[in-house]
Amino acid sequence: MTERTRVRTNCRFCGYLCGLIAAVEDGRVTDIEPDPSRYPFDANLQSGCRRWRANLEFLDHPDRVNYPLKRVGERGSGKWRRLSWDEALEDIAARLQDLKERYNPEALATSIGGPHATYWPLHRFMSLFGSPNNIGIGQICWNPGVWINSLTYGWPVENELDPDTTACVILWGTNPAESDNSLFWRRIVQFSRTDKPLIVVDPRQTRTAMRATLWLPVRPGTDAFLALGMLRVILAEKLYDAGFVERWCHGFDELESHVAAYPPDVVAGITGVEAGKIREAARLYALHSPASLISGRGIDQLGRNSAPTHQALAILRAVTGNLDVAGASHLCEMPDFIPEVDLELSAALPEAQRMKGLNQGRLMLQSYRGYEHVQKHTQRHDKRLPMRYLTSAHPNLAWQAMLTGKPYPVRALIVMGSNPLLTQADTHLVYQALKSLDLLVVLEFFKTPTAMLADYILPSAGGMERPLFQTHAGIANIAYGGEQAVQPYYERRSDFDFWRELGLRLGQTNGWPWKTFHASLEATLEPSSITWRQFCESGLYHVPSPYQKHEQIDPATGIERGFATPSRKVELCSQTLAELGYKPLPTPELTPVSNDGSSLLLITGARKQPFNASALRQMEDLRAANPEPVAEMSAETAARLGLADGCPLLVETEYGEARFILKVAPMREDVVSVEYGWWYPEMPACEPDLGGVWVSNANVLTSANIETSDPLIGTWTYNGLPCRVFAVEAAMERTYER
Ligand SMILES: Nc1nc2c(c(=O)[nH]1)N[C@H]1C(S)=C(S)[C@@H](COP(=O)(O)OP(=O)(O)OC[C@H]3O[C@@H](n4cnc5c(=O)[nH]c(N)nc54)[C@H](O)[C@@H]3O)O[C@H]1N2
Ligand SMILES: Nc1nc2c(c(=O)[nH]1)N[C@H]1C(S)=C(S)[C@@H](COP(=O)(O)OP(=O)(O)OC[C@H]3O[C@@H](n4cnc5c(=O)[nH]c(N)nc54)[C@H](O)[C@@H]3O)O[C@H]1N2
Ligand code: SF4
Ligand SMILES: [Mo]
Repeated sequence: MTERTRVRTNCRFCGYLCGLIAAVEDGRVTDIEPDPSRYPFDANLQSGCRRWRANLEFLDHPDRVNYPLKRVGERGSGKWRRLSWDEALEDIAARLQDLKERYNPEALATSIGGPHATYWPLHRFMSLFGSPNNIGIGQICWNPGVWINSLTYGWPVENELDPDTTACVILWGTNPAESDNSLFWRRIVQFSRTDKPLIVVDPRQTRTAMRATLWLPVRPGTDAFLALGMLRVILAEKLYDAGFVERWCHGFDELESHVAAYPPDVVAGITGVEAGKIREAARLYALHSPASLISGRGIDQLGRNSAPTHQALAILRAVTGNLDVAGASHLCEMPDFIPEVDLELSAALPEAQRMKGLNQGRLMLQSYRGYEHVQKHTQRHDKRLPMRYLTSAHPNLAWQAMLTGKPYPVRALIVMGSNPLLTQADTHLVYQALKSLDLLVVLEFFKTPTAMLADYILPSAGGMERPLFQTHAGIANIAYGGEQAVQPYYERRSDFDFWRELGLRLGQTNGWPWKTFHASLEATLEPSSITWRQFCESGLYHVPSPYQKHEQIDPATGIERGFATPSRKVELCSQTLAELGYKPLPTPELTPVSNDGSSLLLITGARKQPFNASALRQMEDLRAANPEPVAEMSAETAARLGLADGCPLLVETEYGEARFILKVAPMREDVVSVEYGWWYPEMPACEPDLGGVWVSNANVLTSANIETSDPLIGTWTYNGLPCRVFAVEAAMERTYER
């Protein structure tokens, strides 16, 4: 007899994890619909999103990897043999044991990606195995803001946008019209319908910028100058919050003399934004309280200028009194549930192994020593940042170690929730490094170009096949998620199972007290006031943070709590940076600007619906509506270069070339912006094509060279790279020749 049930589950195609109801028959999902009784509590929001419907196709897509696979031919030959999970786990465990004996635990690295997977089991395994070397993308996603806000305010900040209370909004280097499907974009739309100022800082006139009262089309990479110019106006015109500055800010005099060097007229020449607009933006922001300043990847991907930009933005918030104030921002609180830093078992990684981290001695903040330096202060408020993500190895150092054996051999890599051949910089280098490995294991849903080079591909349970508990990496008291709809199809397994099973085979007997992923999530919630079952009913755990916490009296000392920084104040002039031997005030570098008109500045990776990074190119409906990779430039630029809308285009940088279709779009004149993450699942899944990885891959055009990365965090450059463009015959020819 057929068993039919309706199960409350979640969409898993972006961070909102919207509630869905799945119709399940005999263990298979037959239909899905939005569940407005659960987060985000609004069926309209979901019907406005194109992606959730793809969940059904995704669950049983013909390209899904359903069984463990082992390479039988040459690496990349596309020849595989099916094997059992036990056989695969035994093989991999034996090879890792051998690696540990021949080299050291640090010879194993892992690769993670964006926040679409649950990474703590991977970190837990690595802490117990003894390797400090996880490769991430944090240096260009999230970490610059988290690090800089932590050392300026003592903890990361969450910026708010409440159309009722917020009086002014600046969206800086973020385009939620494409990167956000749901609540946040809805709030921006609502806000833009009021008469309150909405300022957008972006070289492109995005759909977000079109809603702005003031659009600042900044030259890519020069944002820190713009922010310093605004600070100069605010200080010179005395528009700052003198009470807050006096009582709660450290280093105002130093800041005042520092920003004197950035008058709007000078800044206009560097940023390409008119001086009048710089003044207007500064005044609007300073004179409308509470004001919210929200930044995105646009400024996380500026190499050496990302940290100074974040620092200048952090200072803007503080001097205008927009810190820890309703409608502007709040400093987050630690979660009530078990934080990531504990789930990762960060404490279990021995000191000697920490000091072997590839970043040690190379990066001042993004390293175990940097972590300790900042932690010394955050600890005063009983707060601990997630350790593994904020210390993750600089990818360029990891690829180099694989290729050269220096500073020591890195011979094995386990890739989970990431596709480094598409999403890490310098695809040629990543390719060579992956090819050189003794062991490459990829946990995946699909045979991605990265997986095509693996020794083992292991089939992951995804979407509605596993429970979900998505947190802000343990820096805030918030989580989203819910129950799985079905048991994994075929032989897919949750990533947790892989790490646990591997760990147990390698002697991590006490490290995995929970037998299942489910049990681990129940345990994670135990210290909080609700159970897993209660959590699943709403899909949201959120304890709102109080405001102005710095003014609370600490019962232990009888004095105000202040900020968790060396001065116990907001550090406009950072003592932590000075102690690390870095400039204590934001000091950006001039980026290359072409004067002869032959070169443009390249943006690699402005997001576009409905794809996410390199994923979902297999989904039929989504792909039909977006068949080809696009490069955008202004009508003026296209006309100057004699290029017609719709023509195939070759984009070339000093690192490589890639093909796109030209789309004329409103933006600055000196800029070209290409989509990132493009490969062609319909092309052969073996060398030399590797799913078309060499054709239209934005990261063939980029580099994360450690020498040019930022010395604090290791941020490399995805935005503002000099490039040249040419019309070509066809967009889809293979261009790999190295
Ligand atoms: N040029 C350029 N490069 C960029 C960016 C840019 O703007 N420009 N953006 C960067 C940013 S912000 C990010 S976050 C990264 C994203 O980088 P990645 O995270 O590497 O990007 P995805 O393409 O989403 O790759 C995720 C892969 O993991 C698989 N996957 C998803 N969920 C799971 C899971 O739960 N378990 C397992 N085992 N696999 C899973 C998917 O099938 C997919 O193939 O890219 C970065 N790279
Ligand atoms: N559809 C879709 N949604 C996604 C993702 C996806 O891949 N696809 N990825 C998810 C991930 S991992 C992340 S991190 C978020 C990111 O979400 P966002 O932070 O909103 O990132 P983007 O949409 O790339 O927007 C960045 C904007 O910065 C602009 N920009 C480029 N260079 C500069 C510069 O030098 N200065 C300034 N001021 N702006 C600049 C670009 O033109 C672009 O409009 O999106 C998430 N949502
Ligand atoms: S907003 Fe995100 S989680 Fe919600 S339905 Fe759309 S893709 Fe899924
Ligand atoms: Mo990201």
